[in-house]
Amino acid sequence: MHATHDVIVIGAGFAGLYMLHKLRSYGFDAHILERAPSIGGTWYWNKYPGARCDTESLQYSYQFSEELQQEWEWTEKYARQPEILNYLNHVADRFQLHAHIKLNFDVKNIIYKNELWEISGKNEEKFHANFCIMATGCLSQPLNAKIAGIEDFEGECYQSSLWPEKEIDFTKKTIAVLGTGSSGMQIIPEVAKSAKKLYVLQRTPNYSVPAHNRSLDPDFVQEFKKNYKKNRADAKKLVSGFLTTYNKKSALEVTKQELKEEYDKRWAAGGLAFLAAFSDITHNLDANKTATKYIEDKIDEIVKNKKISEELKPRSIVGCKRLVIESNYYDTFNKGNVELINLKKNPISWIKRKGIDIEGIGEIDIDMIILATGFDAMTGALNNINIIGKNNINLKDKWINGPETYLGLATNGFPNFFTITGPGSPSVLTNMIPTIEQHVDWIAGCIRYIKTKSYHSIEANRDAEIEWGKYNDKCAHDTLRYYCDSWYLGSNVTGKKRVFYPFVGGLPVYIEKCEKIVNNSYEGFTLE
Ligand code: NA7
Repeated sequence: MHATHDVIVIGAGFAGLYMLHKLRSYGFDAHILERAPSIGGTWYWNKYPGARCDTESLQYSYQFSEELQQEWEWTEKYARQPEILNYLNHVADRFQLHAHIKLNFDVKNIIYKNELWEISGKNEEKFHANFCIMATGCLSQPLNAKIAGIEDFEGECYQSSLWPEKEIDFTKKTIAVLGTGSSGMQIIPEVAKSAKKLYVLQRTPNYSVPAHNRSLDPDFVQEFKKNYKKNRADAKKLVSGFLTTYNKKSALEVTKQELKEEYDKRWAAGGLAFLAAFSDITHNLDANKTATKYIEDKIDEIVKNKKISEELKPRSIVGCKRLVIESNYYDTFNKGNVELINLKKNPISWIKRKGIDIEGIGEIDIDMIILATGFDAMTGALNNINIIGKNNINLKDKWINGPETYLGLATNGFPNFFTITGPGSPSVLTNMIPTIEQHVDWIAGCIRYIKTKSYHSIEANRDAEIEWGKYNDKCAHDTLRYYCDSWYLGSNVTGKKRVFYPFVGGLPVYIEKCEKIVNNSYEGFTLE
């Protein structure tokens, strides 16, 4: 049997790597178990063509080390997947993390036994630890799209979130892409460059604004880095944790001219800051309609074929699903080799050996299918592991009616067990990296407190998690995000409980609550 470790961390993405570093810097015996053959988490698996972050690289990076953030040179406004993976490898090298990471270890069971966590995979090997920390990511459990006949397809078939290492050649091929979320909208322009024919199989169109990606201007970088500390501190005071300008005006109180000028400015700048154009876009339907109209008019301007541009308009609530940041997506539909199929009007009947049978269209021959069909978000990776807490409670069973957590950090019945950016934390609604760092610092501080005060366990109280859940639910009802189908609500997964999974009350409120808990000797937790 292995020795008992202080901490086992599951997952070697952004969260796991910093957690490992932080715990080791406090002198704890900590190790990571990672199922992939490489570190990187999401940025290892999602290596599909066009994969790029939708958060600006100077902000989508660690701030725990001033030297690190000064020395690393991002090349583009939005970093591509290989660059982010290089960055994470640089971090692991720089802080000597590799020796404490076990790759290719697919955790299957995490069981609380004799006041220790026992962690095992497919074979006999077991790890024991006082603390177990889940750094398994929010968008890491690929959704297995159940499409009739797909197992009979004899051509090439790839999933964006499990993209193979080898180079995939699109030339001279007829290709179908399923899914028009962020992943699909990044893949489609890339595939269209060389495919003989590309069918975009769209079930629901999404709102998108331009990325206007570009090489970073060295003067801008120098200036940003000079003020890195202040920039980071300022970002933390904003609901999303992104440093950007929030307009305090309502979209409903400005003149038509002012409305247009603000949206023009945001469109020209590109990026998620479009949603900060007015104070009420995410909360007031009439305000939101001014933004949807603006984007839908832009689709009309870009896409030459009127019928196609109509099909590309979501006619929904912008920001309700994750706003997509696109590079040449709409323009791709002006290419002669690209055809849009609206699956709401013409659903897939069956995938055949060599093609796809579509209602109202018939069978189309296909060489390659690309599935960009999304994730079982927030809880998928956790529920995929058999996690058994005190009194034989299975986490999956406990969460059958939606996750119950205290701050997305811990859950009653599971002592010494933490989730980084778990359900009920701001996570995906904020800039993930600072949010991860805030969680890691909090968890590491908590473990250090437990050890120095000679406690042996900490567990979230049932009443504290119920209260937090109610508060999150109330905050969610106050936003427009609650009122359309999205993975935030779990509605992309058949049978998944419809609740709002991330905490929507904003980063400053959340940080304040976390700090208050510490200052009040971990109120809401039982320490033994
Ligand atoms: P998303 O945003 O969940 O998008 C998945 C897309 O796949 C979406 O358009 C779905 O349509 C579509 N989908 C899912 N299942 C099917 C089937 N069976 N048939 C046809 N179309 C289907 O995932 P992404 O990977 O693009 O992005 C996830 C996040 O990563 C993103 O929000 C960023 O935060 C980064 P639907 O809308 O369900 O009708």
